[in-house]
Amino acid sequence: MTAEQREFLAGSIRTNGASENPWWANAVVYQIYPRSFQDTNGDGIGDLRGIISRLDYLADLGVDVIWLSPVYKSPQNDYGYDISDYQDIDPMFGTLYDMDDLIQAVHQRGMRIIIDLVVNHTSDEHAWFEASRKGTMPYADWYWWRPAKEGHTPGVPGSEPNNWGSDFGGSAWEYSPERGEYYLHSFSEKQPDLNWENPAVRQAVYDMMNWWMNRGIDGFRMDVITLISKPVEADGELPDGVPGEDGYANAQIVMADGPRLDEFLKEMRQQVFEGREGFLTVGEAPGITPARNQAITDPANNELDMLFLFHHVEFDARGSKWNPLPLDIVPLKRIMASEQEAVKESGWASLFFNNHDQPRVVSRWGDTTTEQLRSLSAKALALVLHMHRGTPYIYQGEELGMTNAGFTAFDQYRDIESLDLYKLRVLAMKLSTHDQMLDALGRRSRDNARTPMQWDSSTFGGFTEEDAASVPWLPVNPNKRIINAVDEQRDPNSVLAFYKELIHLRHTNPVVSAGGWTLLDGDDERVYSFERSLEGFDLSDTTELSRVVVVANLTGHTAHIPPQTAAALGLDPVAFPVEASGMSIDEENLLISNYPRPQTASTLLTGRLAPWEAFAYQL
Ligand code: TEU
Ligand code: CA
Repeated sequence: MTAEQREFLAGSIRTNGASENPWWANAVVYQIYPRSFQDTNGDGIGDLRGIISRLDYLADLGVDVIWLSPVYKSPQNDYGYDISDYQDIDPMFGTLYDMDDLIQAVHQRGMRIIIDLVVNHTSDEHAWFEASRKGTMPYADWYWWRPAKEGHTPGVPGSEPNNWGSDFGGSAWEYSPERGEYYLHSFSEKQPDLNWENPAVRQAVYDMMNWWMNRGIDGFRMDVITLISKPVEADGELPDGVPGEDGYANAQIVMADGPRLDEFLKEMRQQVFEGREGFLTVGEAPGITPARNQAITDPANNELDMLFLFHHVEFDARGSKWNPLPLDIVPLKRIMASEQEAVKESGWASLFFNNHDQPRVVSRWGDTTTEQLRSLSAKALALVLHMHRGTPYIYQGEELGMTNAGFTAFDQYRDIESLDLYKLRVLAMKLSTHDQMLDALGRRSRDNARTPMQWDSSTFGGFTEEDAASVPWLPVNPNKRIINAVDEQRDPNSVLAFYKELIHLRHTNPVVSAGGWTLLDGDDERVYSFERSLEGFDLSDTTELSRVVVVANLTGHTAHIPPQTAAALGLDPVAFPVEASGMSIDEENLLISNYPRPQTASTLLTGRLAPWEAFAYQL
């Protein structure tokens, strides 16, 4: 396909006729959690100079955009998602000048960099909150302050203004004796929610965003941005929500997708991004349906370019994430299909299984019992994700097939969510036993994603020097002796090599970056398969192959190619083995496979998929 056709294709993604060619429609984004990426000054904590030292690795991987989790000044209560100065770098990570060097070094390699925007809340050590707590104007109502419930004694449990609960457990209201009122916090009490109803708050946020854009960054990942419009009533009332198993109404459910969200997002787009080019905005979107994702990401609505939805990383649990369930691919396929379906005409999808809040997908849904199964299942899951229509996000170490931490004792955990929810569920409310919660933490704690990046097989995995003054802030997984970048760069069959192939396909195959998406055999309990197609795109002179069929056996058992999938492959499901029908398989149309090509070619002939076998075949 010619470059012009590719250009046309990328543009045709926005079938609503939007003029711009969304550069990010065939881009791949790589998330860095700086604390755990690369330490260069021996304090056991990752830093900005460390990221700069690893940019050639990222350029070689082929990613287009880097998303940096927060490095701003912060007391680190929620590891940087509690910001006390939006326009300065926390000394543990470096300085603003290191940030300038990083931005420049990223751009020199033809990549872009977006940074984390955390403006649903600040740290309680931010100057704005310290003034607000004193009632000092104009900051008095920059946050959500409310008196104790009518007829209740302030500061006494049960006197909180309503039944909203924090995402980290307990009430979402903290009493401030200094002010004599309660303030709202969706997350920890050290993360007070900003009052977006106040135009001065919004203007301060936009000014800060423009300051960063003018400093050279290329956009933002917007932390829980769908919580910024609270369901406040005309009289200022914040009504109770439906209580969960802990007696509180979860803040994220109550606040998600509030009445003024679209208004605020349009205003932000106009105030910060109008007139700029080549930027990317992605919103973290708890509580957003596929239909609302389409509305918010439809370019005609001038809000955000894409969102992170949560349904596909919440369905495998009963009630809360602390009651985890094994993977059932049928609901997963249904959720992914509804999200793909909603944006097939306009709007866009992000594609992720991993981030700094989610357990490692190869441990969650793959099989790490042997090296071979870990590699096969990591590749199968990556192929399924990257072959969908949308923009894929790779979380640091995912490209190596890194696994969960494997912690066995409670005192190994560091994350506030894990620590607080253990105390709430085991000690306060007896919702889980110690052993049940330790098992749940081993499967779902956010610390599973935060062990240091495994660069090589040395003592600290190359994350920090062997003679470092301090050991890494979180232990390096001992499996770094076999799972690490150096060894995988030497191995053409490594998970890393497979991710490079997937990224190359995204960049070069318009069916993969632009083609429509159709689920096949949605009810099959072992096989996840779908078709990508350019049919219906106005590419009259295209003679190349215009369909790609993706097939993945997401179990450790053998499985059969199901009927709709066989038909899409041009195979007669009744005629397996196909050689009986004299049909031939064209190996060169096998775009990518996690087994040796001859094996997959024979799979196509017999219709029988090996454990975790996954491939994409172009027709
Ligand atoms: O996460 C928002 C969020 O919903 C998380 O609580 C996530 O869903 C949950 O932890 C999954 O178990 C964002 C950031 O990504 C997270 O790191 C912060 O802790 C949170 O917001 C507050 O800023
Ligand atoms: Ca450091």
